[in-house]
Parts: sequence; C-alpha cells; structure tokens
Amino acid sequence: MPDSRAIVILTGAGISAESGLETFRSADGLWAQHRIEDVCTPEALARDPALVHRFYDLRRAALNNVAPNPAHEALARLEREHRGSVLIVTQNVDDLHERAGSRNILHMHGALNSALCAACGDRGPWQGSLPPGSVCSICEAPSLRPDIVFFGEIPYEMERIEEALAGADLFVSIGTSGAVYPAAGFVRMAGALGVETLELNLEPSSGSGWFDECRHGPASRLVPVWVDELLAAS
Ligand code: BV8
Repeated sequence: MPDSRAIVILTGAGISAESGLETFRSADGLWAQHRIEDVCTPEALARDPALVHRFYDLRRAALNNVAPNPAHEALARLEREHRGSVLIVTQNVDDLHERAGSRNILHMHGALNSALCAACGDRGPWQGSLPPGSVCSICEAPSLRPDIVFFGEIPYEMERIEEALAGADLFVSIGTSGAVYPAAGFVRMAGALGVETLELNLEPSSGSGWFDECRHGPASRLVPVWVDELLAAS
C-alpha cells in the first residue's frame, strides 16, 4: 500500500545551523548578543528603529553567504517524491527551504527577504538593507519595517497551519527548542488529534516528552536518513 500520508513539518533555527546561520538560544546564539526585548518586539522597534532594522539587515545580508544543507535538500526531495502532501511550517526567516527547492512552505514568523508596510499592511519582496523611513511602493508612506513577527504579534497563517495539523497523519518537528508559542504547542495539538509525532533535533527540546518518537543528532544526518526511510516504505 503506497504511503500517501499527509505530513506537516515544523522547522526552527536548528535546521539552518549547519548552513552557518546562528540559532537563537545556544550559548553564542543570536539572543546571546541581543536581548529579545531589544530587537524582537514592537516596543523595541518604536524605541530604537535603527537598532532593529540593522539587526535584520545584518541577518538578511548573511543569507548571501550561506547555502541549504542536506536537511533542507532532503525535505525538498520528500516534497517531490512522497505521494501524500508535504507542508513545511517554518519559524525561520531565512530562504534556505526555498533555495533547496521546497515549494509548499509557510513562514509563520515572517521572512528576511520581505518588507512590511506598517501603514497599509502591504508585504513585498525586499533585498539589501531596509533603513527606517523606507517608502512603501503601495501607499508611499515612509513606513516599511522588517516583515518579521515580533514577540506579542500574531504569527502568520495560523488558520492554514491549524487546518493542516487537523488533516495531518504525521507531524515532524526539526531543529526547534520548543521555547516559542504557538509553534511549541503544535505537537500537543497534533497529538490530541491522534496525529503521529516525531522530533528530529540535536538534543531533547522542551517538548520532547510530547512526541511519540524522538531522534537526536545533527539535522544534516537525521533528516536525510528519515526521508530515505519514509520514501523506501512508500
Ligand atoms: C503570539 C522572529 C498571540 C523572527 C521570533 C504561551 C506561553 C508562554 C508565552 C507565550 C504563550 N503564547 C504566546 C506567548 C508569548 C511569546 C512566547 O512564546 N514567548 C516565549 C519566549 C515564552 N509568543 C509570541 O509572542 C508569539 N505571538 O503568541 O501571539 C497569538 C498566538 C496565536 C494566535 C493568536 C494570537 C510570536 C512569537 C514569534 C516571535 N518571533 N523571531 C526572527 O527574528 O528570526 S521567535 C524566534 O524563536 C524565532 O522565530 C525562532 O524560530 C523561534 C524559536 O526558536 P528556535 O527556532 O527553536 O531556535 P532555538 O535557538 O531556540 O533552538 C534551536 C534548536 O535547534 C535547539 O533545540 C537546538 O538543540 C537545535 N539544533 C541546533 N543545531 C542543530 C539543531 N538541531 C538539529 N541539527 C543541528 N545541527
């Protein structure tokens, strides 16, 4: 019987770590250099727009120096070859899933290569630095900001994510510490709906106890092995 299970995959900073992008909560991670309150809240943006815009400018520029790793590539192969649906819900704001060839992706915390107009709400592609006061091409207000979901703001695509979880046969969490909600609650939502759950992470996360199965190690090794297993059983 071919495997046509619907798969929902949540990814976090850990899947991009081996591509050279910093995670958030490791000892030398992004938050170690900046307090969350200083760069990832609406209050921080209002208090010091230059600091917040520069924090995201630096991370947008870093995308030019990194490439997808075998974990991103394995997920793109899964989407191409698996008979059932494969949806990536990523907390990451990098474009490595896209560059690896994945297409069915929801960026629930926004994206570095996008700008948001604080005046009219338009979101559009953005390359290069985004200084405070950049002008929106739609409403012409000097109100463009990084298209990032800050703490206290509502993540994108929550309805589509909840629908996908309700219709999933398998929920896989890759490279996330399970520290940030609502993403950290998806495993419990899935489990309560009878969805099978798997964690692939370097080490046990805050939510490991909620998963049916956990495998620990680097994503660039674990993810291709898991995808090979799943496709071989198809
Ligand atoms: C909201 C912006 C209301 C993008 C980010 C319930 C309880 C408690 C608090 C809350 C709650 N509900 C809401 C909150 C408040 C808050 C929250 O969760 N606070 C936390 C700190 C307690 N949440 C919010 O404010 C959210 N908004 O809830 O609105 C709402 C909700 C639903 C519906 C309606 C209304 C908004 C949260 C978004 C905040 N923005 N970032 C950016 O700057 O990049 S969060 C930030 O953390 C990133 O998005 C990041 O993705 C996210 C999670 O971090 P991880 O990706 O997990 O990264 P981390 O470093 O933590 O972990 C890396 C993992 O990888 C580790 O486990 C490590 O072991 C592993 N790893 C490392 N190397 C490898 C590896 N794994 C495999 N291989 C490797 N090589």
